[in-house]
Amino acid sequence: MSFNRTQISSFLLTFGLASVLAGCNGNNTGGTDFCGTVAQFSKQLNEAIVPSTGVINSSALQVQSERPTKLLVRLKKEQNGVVSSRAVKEKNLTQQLPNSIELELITEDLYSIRFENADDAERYAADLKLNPAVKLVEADSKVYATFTPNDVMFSRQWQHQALQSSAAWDITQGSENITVAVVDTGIDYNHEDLSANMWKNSKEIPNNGIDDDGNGFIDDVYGWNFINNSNQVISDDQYGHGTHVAGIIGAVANNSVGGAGVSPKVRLMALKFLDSTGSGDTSNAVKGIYYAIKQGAKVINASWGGTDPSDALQQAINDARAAGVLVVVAAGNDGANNDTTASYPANNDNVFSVASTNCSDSMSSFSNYSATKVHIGAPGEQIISTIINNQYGSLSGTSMATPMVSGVAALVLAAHPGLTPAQVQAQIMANSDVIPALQGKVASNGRLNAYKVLKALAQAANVMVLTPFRFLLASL
Ligand SMILES: [Ca+2]
Ligand SMILES: [Ca+2]
Ligand SMILES: [Ca+2]
Repeated sequence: MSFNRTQISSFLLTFGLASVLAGCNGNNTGGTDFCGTVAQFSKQLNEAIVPSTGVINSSALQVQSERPTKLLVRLKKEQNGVVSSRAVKEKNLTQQLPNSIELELITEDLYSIRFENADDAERYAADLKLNPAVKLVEADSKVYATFTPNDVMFSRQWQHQALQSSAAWDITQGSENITVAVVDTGIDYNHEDLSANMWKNSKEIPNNGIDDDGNGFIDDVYGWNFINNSNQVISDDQYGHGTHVAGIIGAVANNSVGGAGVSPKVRLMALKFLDSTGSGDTSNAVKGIYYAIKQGAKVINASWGGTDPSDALQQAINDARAAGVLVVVAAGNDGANNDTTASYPANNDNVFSVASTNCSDSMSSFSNYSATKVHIGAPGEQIISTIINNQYGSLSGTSMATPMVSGVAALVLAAHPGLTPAQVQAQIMANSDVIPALQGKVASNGRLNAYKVLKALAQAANVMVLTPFRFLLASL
């Protein structure tokens, strides 16, 4: 069998980054809108971009602390020994406030009041404290899930709202026992937001010129470069496609810098077979898959594809599934129906194929789809992640949607290591958010949701634990 050099290429969109950041593409077709933070920060991001490279200068991005715009006000039960009716009390309260104010009764005598902005909230708080009918005034602050990481770009990574990542991370933040192999252009393993989560071959002594673990690869510490048969696996393409993909899966969370990966604890294996132009040989992709299987990866991320089917690639994917390794693949960026315009490995058997959605919960205009061959949608537009040389940038493509699913698979496997690839895939699909834009476009009709699948599995696990206990009680 011969392999065409241009047969496989990465699914990264190459249009200008500034326009990518200008706002959402496509219309909201009825799903939830996550564009708030994207729009809010788009100007800031545009200003921060270096146009020639499309790289965001992280120092230009300032954290905006959220000042409360709502107040909690508790009224006195009685004043001067007189108990007033609720209507009288409310009138007394609203007289002091702007006309169009929203007053929400929380519980008896306790109100939440929403102001136009934080300045107004502060000013009226001072006034209300002087009101003799008012017992207490305090800021109605936002309450966050237990784990909201401090990474400076976290709030701009809109995928975490769609995926409900913070809530998911209260269940699990992943595990260093779960390795995701990024079969791609390589990974910048020195990146400040990736290095702590890199997979390392513990049986290989670095740089001694000896294949210490006898796996056929000399000094393979972070993975392998199948293009030139070396251990040099740092991305050498313009944006660092594989580095961006790796950050989406597992950038280190809560380390102040950059953003957060979907699975903040994970091990990322760097397997390079795509060259600096983002294309590579099928034979090298196949070698990468077998390396991942042999070295114990549980998930393989394949953000690439081509138009020609390959028996060798299908066999490698079959072998991965038989070995308990989930292969997550990109649907493709042609805006095409994969039923009529085939894309591989998306159209192969035994893969988990991913379409792209945007912050309006619409399907991306560039995304391939198929009610049978594409399984789920995931955020793939305006995705901020790691770029080579300690930088960050926003990229779009099914290349970016695919690692979202790989990250959720890593979380699921961290919490439930006994699940098979087919079970992981089925659970993620069954517990996606069904959105109108994906009806009939992907097999699950849904967009990825990390929290939903982890919660469902946790509840199922509780039932399994409770069952023998009930049986014991019954037999007493
Ligand atoms: Ca070795
Ligand atoms: Ca060695
Ligand atoms: Ca980080």
